Amino acid sequence: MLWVNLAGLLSIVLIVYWFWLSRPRSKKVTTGTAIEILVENGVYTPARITVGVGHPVTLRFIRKDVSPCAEQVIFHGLGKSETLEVGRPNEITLQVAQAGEYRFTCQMQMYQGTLVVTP
Ligand SMILES: [Cu+2]
Repeated sequence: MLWVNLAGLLSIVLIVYWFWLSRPRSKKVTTGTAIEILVENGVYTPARITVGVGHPVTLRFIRKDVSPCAEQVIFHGLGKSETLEVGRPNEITLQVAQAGEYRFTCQMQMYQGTLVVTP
Protein backbone atom coordinates (compact mmCIF):
# COMPACT_ATOMS: atom_id res chain seq x y z
CA MET A 1 0.00 0.00 0.00
CA LEU A 2 2.80 2.35 0.91
CA TRP A 3 4.58 1.53 -2.34
CA VAL A 4 1.47 2.27 -4.33
CA ASN A 5 1.22 5.67 -2.67
CA LEU A 6 4.89 6.38 -3.27
CA ALA A 7 4.61 5.40 -6.92
CA GLY A 8 1.59 7.66 -7.31
CA LEU A 9 3.38 10.51 -5.62
CA LEU A 10 6.45 10.00 -7.79
CA SER A 11 4.41 10.10 -10.98
CA ILE A 12 2.75 13.33 -9.84
CA VAL A 13 6.16 14.85 -9.16
CA LEU A 14 7.35 13.75 -12.60
CA ILE A 15 4.29 15.21 -14.31
CA VAL A 16 4.68 18.52 -12.47
CA TYR A 17 8.39 18.54 -13.29
CA TRP A 18 7.73 17.86 -16.95
CA PHE A 19 4.97 20.44 -17.17
CA TRP A 20 6.72 23.29 -15.39
CA LEU A 21 10.41 22.80 -15.98
CA SER A 22 11.17 20.83 -19.11
CA ARG A 23 10.11 23.41 -21.61
CA PRO A 24 11.72 23.68 -25.02
CA ARG A 25 14.64 26.05 -24.99
CA SER A 26 14.84 27.05 -28.63
CA LYS A 27 15.86 30.54 -29.62
CA LYS A 28 15.96 32.70 -32.68
CA VAL A 29 17.76 35.89 -33.61
CA THR A 30 16.25 38.24 -36.13
CA THR A 31 16.56 41.69 -37.56
CA GLY A 32 13.09 42.84 -38.42
CA THR A 33 11.40 39.75 -39.84
CA ALA A 34 8.45 38.10 -38.16
CA ILE A 35 9.03 35.22 -35.78
CA GLU A 36 6.34 32.59 -35.71
CA ILE A 37 5.39 31.28 -32.27
CA LEU A 38 3.19 28.24 -31.94
CA VAL A 39 0.76 28.27 -29.01
CA GLU A 40 -0.05 24.65 -28.33
CA ASN A 41 -0.17 22.05 -25.51
CA GLY A 42 0.80 24.54 -22.80
CA VAL A 43 3.98 25.73 -24.47
CA TYR A 44 5.12 28.52 -26.72
CA THR A 45 7.41 27.21 -29.46
CA PRO A 46 9.94 28.73 -29.56
CA ALA A 47 9.75 29.85 -25.95
CA ARG A 48 12.94 31.88 -25.99
CA ILE A 49 13.46 34.64 -28.52
CA THR A 50 16.48 36.85 -28.84
CA VAL A 51 16.34 40.27 -30.45
CA GLY A 52 18.69 43.23 -30.62
CA VAL A 53 17.92 46.30 -28.52
CA GLY A 54 16.08 48.99 -30.46
CA HIS A 55 15.25 46.66 -33.35
CA PRO A 56 11.58 46.32 -34.16
CA VAL A 57 10.50 42.69 -34.08
CA THR A 58 7.20 41.18 -35.10
CA LEU A 59 5.99 38.12 -33.24
CA ARG A 60 3.38 36.12 -35.10
CA PHE A 61 1.45 33.97 -32.66
CA ILE A 62 -0.28 30.93 -34.14
CA ARG A 63 -2.77 29.76 -31.54
CA LYS A 64 -3.72 26.10 -31.86
CA ASP A 65 -4.93 25.74 -28.26
CA VAL A 66 -8.63 26.61 -28.09
CA SER A 67 -8.76 26.59 -24.28
CA PRO A 68 -9.30 30.00 -22.63
CA CYS A 69 -5.93 29.56 -20.95
CA ALA A 70 -4.15 30.40 -24.20
CA GLU A 71 -6.23 33.37 -25.26
CA GLN A 72 -4.04 36.17 -23.99
CA VAL A 73 -0.35 36.88 -24.19
CA ILE A 74 1.09 39.40 -21.75
CA PHE A 75 4.53 40.94 -22.09
CA HIS A 76 5.68 41.62 -18.54
CA GLY A 77 7.64 44.84 -18.09
CA LEU A 78 6.68 46.11 -21.53
CA GLY A 79 3.09 47.08 -20.82
CA LYS A 80 1.84 45.11 -23.78
CA SER A 81 -0.76 42.39 -24.11
CA GLU A 82 -2.76 40.89 -26.91
CA THR A 83 -5.78 38.64 -27.32
CA LEU A 84 -4.93 35.73 -29.58
CA GLU A 85 -7.51 34.49 -32.05
CA VAL A 86 -7.65 30.87 -33.14
CA GLY A 87 -7.45 30.30 -36.89
CA ARG A 88 -5.53 33.39 -37.91
CA PRO A 89 -2.03 34.72 -37.25
CA ASN A 90 -1.82 37.29 -34.44
CA GLU A 91 0.98 39.75 -35.00
CA ILE A 92 2.52 41.89 -32.30
CA THR A 93 5.31 44.32 -33.07
CA LEU A 94 7.68 45.24 -30.30
CA GLN A 95 10.64 47.56 -30.13
CA VAL A 96 12.45 47.38 -26.83
CA ALA A 97 14.74 50.24 -25.86
CA GLN A 98 16.35 48.56 -22.88
CA ALA A 99 18.36 45.35 -22.92
CA GLY A 100 17.25 42.59 -20.58
CA GLU A 101 15.01 39.58 -20.28
CA TYR A 102 11.27 40.07 -20.53
CA ARG A 103 8.83 37.29 -19.76
CA PHE A 104 5.73 36.74 -21.80
CA THR A 105 2.95 34.51 -20.50
CA CYS A 106 -0.71 33.78 -20.79
CA GLN A 107 -2.97 35.43 -18.22
CA MET A 108 -2.62 32.45 -15.86
CA GLN A 109 1.11 32.14 -16.48
CA MET A 110 0.80 28.54 -17.65
CA TYR A 111 2.32 29.42 -20.99
CA GLN A 112 5.78 30.89 -20.44
CA GLY A 113 8.24 32.52 -22.76
CA THR A 114 11.20 34.86 -22.58
CA LEU A 115 12.14 37.71 -24.85
CA VAL A 116 15.87 38.29 -24.57
CA VAL A 117 16.91 41.77 -25.66
CA THR A 118 20.62 41.99 -26.28
CA PRO A 119 22.66 45.22 -26.46
CU1 LIG B 1 -3.14 30.20 -19.31
